[in-house]
Amino acid sequence: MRILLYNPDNGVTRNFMPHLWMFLLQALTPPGHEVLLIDGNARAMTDGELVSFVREQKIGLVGIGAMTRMIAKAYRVADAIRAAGVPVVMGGPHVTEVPDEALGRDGGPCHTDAVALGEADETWPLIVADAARGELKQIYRPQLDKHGLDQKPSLQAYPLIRWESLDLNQFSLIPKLFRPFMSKLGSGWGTFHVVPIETGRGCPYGCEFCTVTGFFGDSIRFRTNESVVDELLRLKARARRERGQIAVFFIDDNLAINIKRTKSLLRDIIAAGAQVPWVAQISANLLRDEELIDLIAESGGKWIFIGMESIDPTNMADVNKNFSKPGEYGAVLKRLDQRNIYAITSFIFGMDNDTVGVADRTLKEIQSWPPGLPVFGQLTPFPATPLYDRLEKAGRLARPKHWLDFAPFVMAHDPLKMTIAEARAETKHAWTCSYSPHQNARAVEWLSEKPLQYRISHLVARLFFRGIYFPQIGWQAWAKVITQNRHTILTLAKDSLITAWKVRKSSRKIKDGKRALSLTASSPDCLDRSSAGHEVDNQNNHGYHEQQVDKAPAHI
Ligand code: B12
Ligand code: SF4
Repeated sequence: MRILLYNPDNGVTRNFMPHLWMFLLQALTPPGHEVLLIDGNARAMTDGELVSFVREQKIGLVGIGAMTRMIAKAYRVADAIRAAGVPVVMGGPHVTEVPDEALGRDGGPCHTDAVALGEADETWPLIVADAARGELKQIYRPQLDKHGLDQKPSLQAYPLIRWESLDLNQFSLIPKLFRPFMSKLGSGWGTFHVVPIETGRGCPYGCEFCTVTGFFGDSIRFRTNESVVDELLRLKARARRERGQIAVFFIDDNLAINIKRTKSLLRDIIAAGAQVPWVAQISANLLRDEELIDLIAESGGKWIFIGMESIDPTNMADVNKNFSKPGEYGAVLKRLDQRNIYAITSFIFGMDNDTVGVADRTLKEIQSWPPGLPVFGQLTPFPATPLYDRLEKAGRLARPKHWLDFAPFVMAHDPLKMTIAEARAETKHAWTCSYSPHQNARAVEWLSEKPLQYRISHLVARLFFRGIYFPQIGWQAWAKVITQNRHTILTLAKDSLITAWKVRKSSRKIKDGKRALSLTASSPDCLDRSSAGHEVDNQNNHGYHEQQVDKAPAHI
């Protein structure tokens, strides 16, 4: 049987990274079946195009996974595929939380033949076998443990995702047109993939707005260090072979949830030479440990995503996240900055203690920290979260099924001390100020003492992150943003040229020095020779930085 796994895009922004669930289920598919992957973020297709694809490729089963935010689109696509006579199974957080909606058992239309509830690692092979026999059941759920709870798959025997040979073409972030030219740059930029890797699942913290503790459970399961290191080594080898670049997003909800284990993993990565540039989510309270941060830097860590949520401790207590202390955010970021690690700082507006002006108050605080990539969202009641239940009981849900008429940046409930419209305006203000050409220039200027590669990568990351809020898909949007930021871009271009010129000059000096050394090898003038040698050393030091610059930014 041929199986298509499909993840819809959200229609607003484009993910920079494919979804892990597809690769995982592909790896867990029993032999004898072929699995094709389409991520709507990378390969945008209309419903009609998808249906034609399914027909042409003779697909026998379509698996669709979606977060709440994309579920309306997922239902629409599922309806179209089922209308063409091909069975659909849906999985992921949203259908796990409200399975009756997908199955049409809440009075609404039925969108799917089957749902896979919770973690599907163990149910997927059964689903495939049943579908191949034409005996798909409506609901697949993990076996229950003795407490009547879902048995969570152990990650000790983790499936082998064949990163080294998978077709990742649709996921490269380098536009096709530039690939031949880019592959000749430095160590090669012909492809650039950001690859999701999990090293563990589960989070015990139970923040009120989050679905993770409910979905994955509060006990944490880890993969072995060996399997993670092996995955990194295979990715690294692929990048080298393709003359491309690979960066990894460790998608664990909190990579440092068990600091001892995290340190052991990072040490093993370093010992195996498996470093690639990586990003991970770590909560601020776990970033106090200097040794951990040293290891993060040495193992390739470049950006840390920190769910800061609010600078107001009352808000943090309201959402059960007061283990994260706004008072220490600045110190955490400085600690990271000392190792050239930067943070994606995530904030939520519309919390119960937020009032008009929350954006400016937050921006003021952010400006006192080393530069990072701030992102701003709004408090959203996802189904089956404690937040959803609390707001529902209090009659505060303005749009109880907000996902069915998804409206970006429009809250689904009334915040206590401001209106929905005010929360939206605050969010817009925060994004506008954070990614203005002036702020971008300021961030790059702040880093003026750092090697050029950090300044370049910071600016590139800023231009991309801006696109999470401001539509930035297509050439025109990019041309506009490049024009707006031309001063900063030109400054960096000028610095790059100067640096390149210095490298050339110093390498010429090294060559001359070597020639002089060989000419004077038999001469008694040792003094001259040692000073030439000294100069060579200096140049080498300098040359090392330049070599990295030459490679273009190694960060995402
Ligand atoms: C990585 C990640 C992202 C990435 C993007 C996703 C990507 N490309 O991987 C980034 C950082 C961009 C991101 C952004 C957002 N994210 Co996010 N993200 C995650 C994270 C941390 C990991 C996802 C993952 O790969 N998990 C590991 C895999 C193995 O688990 P899984 O996807 O659930 O898949 C398993 C099962 O669900 C099932 N399954 C899944 N799909 C399917 C399909 C079929 C057919 C079957 C049979 C089974 C199946 O099988 C898998 C194996 O067991 C999760 C939290 C988490 N731990 O899952 C949040 C999470 C998915 N994100 C969430 C949210 C809310 C967001 C944002 C809306 C945040 C925001 N305010 O902007 C944005 C929206 C992005 C968008 N495109 O619109 C929520 C979703 C909640 C919900 N009910 O929808 C989660 C659960 C976190 C949370 N705090 O609750 N996210
Ligand atoms: S927000 Fe982060 S720390 Fe809180 S429960 Fe979710 S995953 Fe855990």
